[in-house]
Amino acid sequence: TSSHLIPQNAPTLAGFVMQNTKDKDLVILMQAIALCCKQISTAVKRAGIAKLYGLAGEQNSTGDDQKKLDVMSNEIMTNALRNSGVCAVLVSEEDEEPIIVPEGNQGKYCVAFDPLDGSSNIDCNVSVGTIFGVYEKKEGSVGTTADILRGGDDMLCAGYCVYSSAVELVFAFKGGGVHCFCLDPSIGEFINSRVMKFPEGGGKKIYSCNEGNSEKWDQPIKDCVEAFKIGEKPYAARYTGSMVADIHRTLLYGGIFMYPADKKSPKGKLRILYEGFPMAMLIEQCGGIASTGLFNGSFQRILDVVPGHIHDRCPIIMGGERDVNFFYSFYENAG
Ligand code: AHM
Ligand code: MG
Repeated sequence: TSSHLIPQNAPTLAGFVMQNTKDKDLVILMQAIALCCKQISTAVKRAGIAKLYGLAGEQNSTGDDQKKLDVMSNEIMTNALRNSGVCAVLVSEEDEEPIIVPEGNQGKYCVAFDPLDGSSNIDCNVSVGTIFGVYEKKEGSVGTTADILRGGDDMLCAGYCVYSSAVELVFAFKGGGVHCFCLDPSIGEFINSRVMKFPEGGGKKIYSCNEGNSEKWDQPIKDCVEAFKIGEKPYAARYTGSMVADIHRTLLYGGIFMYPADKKSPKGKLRILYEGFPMAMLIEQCGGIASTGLFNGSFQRILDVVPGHIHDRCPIIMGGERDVNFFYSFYENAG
């Protein structure tokens, strides 16, 4: 039998969430997100067969509209969260405007998400992921953009799901540690598989960034990346182009992930609400540092940034203490 493959005492996601909160709405929300991740994972696996690669606007043989994987993932998330009865405001990378859930169906949560992050990897079957951050709307609010345009420390919960050789859902409740659930395809359940924590001492020496942009970086960033490559045991370069996969590896193995500001993009590339904040919360709760690097004249904690608009960006330098402090040292040296 295969029963020995299923750990007998590991809780399911639903069991774990129920044990760790008294808030029934949070249980409903996490179940809705987990269900979306299962649906997206199935869509990702079947994408080649269902002709979901890069084909929005075309029709299949039976005349149905074909939807691109990212469009479909967005519909899965927005429909599920809108209908969950526990959400008020939804911000998706795929939608220009926020979705305000109508009064009758409205609950207290505001969720920012990137339904399928890693757009350059979608069509070539390299890991992609879903990222989310959760807030509670302000007291008395009917649900507006102001409920979600807040500092990262106001997030109650954040996480991501990585669609890779295994599907893993990683999340944290504020202050509650970072937990990883692996989708067991034989029973369709997320099973608690490991606790995430930065490896002692900083872990593997890995740097992760799109070095093709280096020409436009500030000199200290260039110097830091050059320094990673010298010495007896230089750092390894690892960069998939999917933030979810690169952060997942960083949390498990150690190292540093960077998407810095550069001369052309003074705010960097990645979005605050559904890329920077959720990953910063997980990195910090695992014992790491999540910084903007030098941004508007100072080094800021990512979670202290307040987004000006829902799709606002900020530069990202995140990873273990050893490596982020090494990064900072190039600015001190630069005087
Ligand atoms: P996306 O939201 O369009 O997918 O862009 C976000 C992605 C991240 O997952 C990744 O870290 C980064 O963009 C990669 O960008 P680049 O191709 O410039 O290296
Ligand atoms: Mg994205």
